[in-house]
Amino acid sequence: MTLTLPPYQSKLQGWPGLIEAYKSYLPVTEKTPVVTLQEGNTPLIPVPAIAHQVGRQVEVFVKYDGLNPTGSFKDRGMTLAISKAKEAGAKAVICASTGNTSASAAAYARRGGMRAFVLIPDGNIALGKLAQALLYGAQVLAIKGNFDQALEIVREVANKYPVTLVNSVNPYRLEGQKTGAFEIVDTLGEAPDWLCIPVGNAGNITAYWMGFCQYHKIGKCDRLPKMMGFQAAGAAPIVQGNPIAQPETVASAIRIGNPASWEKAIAAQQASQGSFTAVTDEEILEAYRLLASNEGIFCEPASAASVAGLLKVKDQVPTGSKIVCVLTGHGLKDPDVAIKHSNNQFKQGLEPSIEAVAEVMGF
Ligand code: AN7
Repeated sequence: MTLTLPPYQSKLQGWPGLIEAYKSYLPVTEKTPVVTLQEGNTPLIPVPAIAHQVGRQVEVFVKYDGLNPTGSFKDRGMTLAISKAKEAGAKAVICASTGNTSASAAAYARRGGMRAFVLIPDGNIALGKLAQALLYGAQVLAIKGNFDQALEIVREVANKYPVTLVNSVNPYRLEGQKTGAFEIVDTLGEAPDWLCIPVGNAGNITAYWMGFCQYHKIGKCDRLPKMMGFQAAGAAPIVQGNPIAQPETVASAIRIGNPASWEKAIAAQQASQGSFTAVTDEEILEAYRLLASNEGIFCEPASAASVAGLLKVKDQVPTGSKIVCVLTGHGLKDPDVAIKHSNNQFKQGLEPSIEAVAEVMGF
């Protein structure tokens, strides 16, 4: 069945999704069946309260990738990985996930008419992400182990059986994710001085670096940013220089002890003269609350690691520089952490009367 849209409607569709928008920079052809939810084109939002805390006349922006169709940056890589899997005739895909990859894989696989199998660490994924994977119709398998163990298993399964691996070891994932860097340069008209980014499996920092380098090579920007990667202190293998057998952090998305893209991330950090730094859970939660209550931006805890990290190393920021912090996932992904770690309270059990409400309001 072909669907023809009336002209006014196709105009209203606007942004076509990142594969269509950036196809000349991506490994697609006319024959690639594009599976899209019109992901990408996320806003780059100034955050003046954070800039004020850094001082030094800096400009700080957040790349709010939580506004993608499934609520995280994973959609950038998944639209391409699933389109290429479909092109190759795949009937099923598999991934290990701390939550966001599973939600994204499930949505795009189902949209592309494929089965999705997702392995998650039992008891350690945020509620919103589990809800998504279930409702999108994935087969959700919770293992009594952590993400690193789940990733080992799915790599083997994809080797042995006819199912396509869509973790970021699939090169199409990083190819899609590099478009985040394109969008930042397209919006700013140049590369930022610093890119601050949370690091878990280390795919996204690798992808952003690929994107900046590709744009630099073709003259879309005349400089490259320092890549500033931030890991949670209890899950900071790259900072510590060795794998962590039992990673722990409130930021469950980045509870990863043995990142798949470790070497590539180190290469990006070194080539850009950037750094890797650990931020504590308390620093992450402080930035998480600050973003929401001062800037009106609700991201998930792992995403706040980028802002926590910037505030931690603010003394190294050059005066007048432009800084972008990537907010990788939406705050609604993890309502439990929000309610548990908000400093705010709400009044319960009030009488349903004007007087009772007015009294509590202080009138
Ligand atoms: C919100 O979903 O690994 O360094 O399985 O969900 O590219 O791994 C998620 C990672 C940052 C880290 N912020 O990115 C998964 C998964 C959020 C995330 C990261 C993740 P990478």
